[in-house]
Amino acid sequence: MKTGNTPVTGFLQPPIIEGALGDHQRDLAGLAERLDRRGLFAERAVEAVRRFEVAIPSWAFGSGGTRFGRFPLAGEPRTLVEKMEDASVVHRLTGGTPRVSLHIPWDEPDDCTALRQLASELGLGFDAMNSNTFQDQPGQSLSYKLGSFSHTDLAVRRQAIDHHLHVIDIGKALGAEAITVWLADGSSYPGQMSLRKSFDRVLESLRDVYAALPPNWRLFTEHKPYEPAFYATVVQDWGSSLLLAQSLGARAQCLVDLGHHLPNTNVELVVARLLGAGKLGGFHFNDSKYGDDDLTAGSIKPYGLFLVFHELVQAERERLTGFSPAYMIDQSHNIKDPLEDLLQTVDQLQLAYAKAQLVDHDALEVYQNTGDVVMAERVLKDAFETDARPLVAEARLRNGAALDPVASFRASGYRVRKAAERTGSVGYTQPRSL
Ligand code: LRH
Ligand code: MN
Repeated sequence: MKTGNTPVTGFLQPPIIEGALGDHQRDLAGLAERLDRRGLFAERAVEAVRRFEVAIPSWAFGSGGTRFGRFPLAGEPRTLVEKMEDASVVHRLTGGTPRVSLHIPWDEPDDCTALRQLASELGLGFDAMNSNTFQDQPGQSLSYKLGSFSHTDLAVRRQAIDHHLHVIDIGKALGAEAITVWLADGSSYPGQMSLRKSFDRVLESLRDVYAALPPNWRLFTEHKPYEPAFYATVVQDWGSSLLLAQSLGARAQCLVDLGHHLPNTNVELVVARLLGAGKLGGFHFNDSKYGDDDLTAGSIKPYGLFLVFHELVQAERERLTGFSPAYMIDQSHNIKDPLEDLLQTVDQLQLAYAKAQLVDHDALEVYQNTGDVVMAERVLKDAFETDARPLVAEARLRNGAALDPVASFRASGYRVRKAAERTGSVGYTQPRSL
C-alpha cells in the first residue's frame, strides 16, 4: 500500500452539484463537534482516508455476466486503452484508485511502453498482475481442463509455469511489483485427484515462479472454496494458502478475496490470523450473499467489511511487521453500470476505513482486559454507527475529487458520451463472472 496522495489528472472535472458544498461543510462541522465530544479526531480520519488507495481490476470495466447470460452496456470499453480511460474517471472522482490490476491474457497489452506512457499521462500505475490457467487459450498446446500447477503431467505444469513467467515479464515492463496466483485446480468427484499429491505439485510449481520473481516483487496466493471445481479445490482455504506462502518464502503472502469463503465464515478472523502470521499480502474486495457473487463491496455485509477494516487499522496502528497489504477490488457487474458500481465500491471501502479510524482503541483495550463484553462491543458499534460520510467526502474534496462520485459521474454525462463514441462490439473476451 503506497501512502501519500497520488496526483489525480485525467478526463473529467468532477462537476460540483449545486449547494452540495455548503451542505457538506455543515455536515462535517456537526460531525467533527460530535466526535470531539467523544475524544475522537475527525482530522486524523480525514487524512487517513486521503491516503487510502485501492486498485481497480482491468476485468471490471465491462458488464460481466453469468453462465445464464450477459447484458452488454452501451458505451462499455472495447479496448485496453478505453479501460484505462475509464480507470482514470474512477480515480478522478474518488481520489483513491491510482492503480489498475491487469489480467493476462484477457488484458494483455500489445505495447507495454505505450501503455505505461498512457497510464502515466492519466495519473495511473499498475498493481498486482493476475495470471490465468483456468481457461485454455486459442493455439495452446496442452489443456488445463484437469489442472495446471497440480496437473499430473509435468509438461502441463511447465506450460503453466512459463505462462506465469510471461505475466511477470509484462508486469516488469509496466512497473508492477506483484503477481496474484489464483488456481482453479481441483476435482469435482472423490477419487478424481490425489488430495495430497496435487497440493505438493502446486507447491513445487510455485517454487519455480517464486524463484523468478524480481527482487522487489511479491507473490500472492489466493484461496477459494469451490468453483469451477465442485468437490475439492487444491488451494481451498486460508490454511492451504498460508502453508504455500510459508513454504515459499518471505515474499510470498496470502490474498483474501472476501467472496471466497463459505457462508458464515468469520472473514475478519481469517484476516487476523494471516496478519498475526505476517502473511497478509492483499485483498480482493467485493461482497456476497451466497457464493463468489462478486457484488458491490459493503452492499450485503457492511458490518463484516467494517470488522475487516478494524483488524487492518489495528495492524496499522501497531506497525505490525510485514504489514503492507495490496488493496484491490475484484467484482463482476451484471446489472449495474460498471463505473457506478466501482464508484460505489470505492466509496464503501473509504467509508469502512473511516469508521475503523473512529474506534476508541484505548477504551476497547480496557474493556477487553476487564472482560466488559457489552462495553467492548459498544465501542465497535459506536464507530460503525457513526455516519462518517462527511469525513470521506472531505477527504475526496482535499484530493481534488468529488464529494459524491456517483452523482458527479451522472451529472458529467460520461456514459452517454461514451455510448455515442464507442460503437461496435467489445473487442476483447469479456469474462463470465468467476
Ligand atoms: C477467482 C477470482 C480471481 C480472478 C478471477 C477474475 O474467482 O476471484 O481472483 O482471477 O476471480
Ligand atoms: Mn479474486
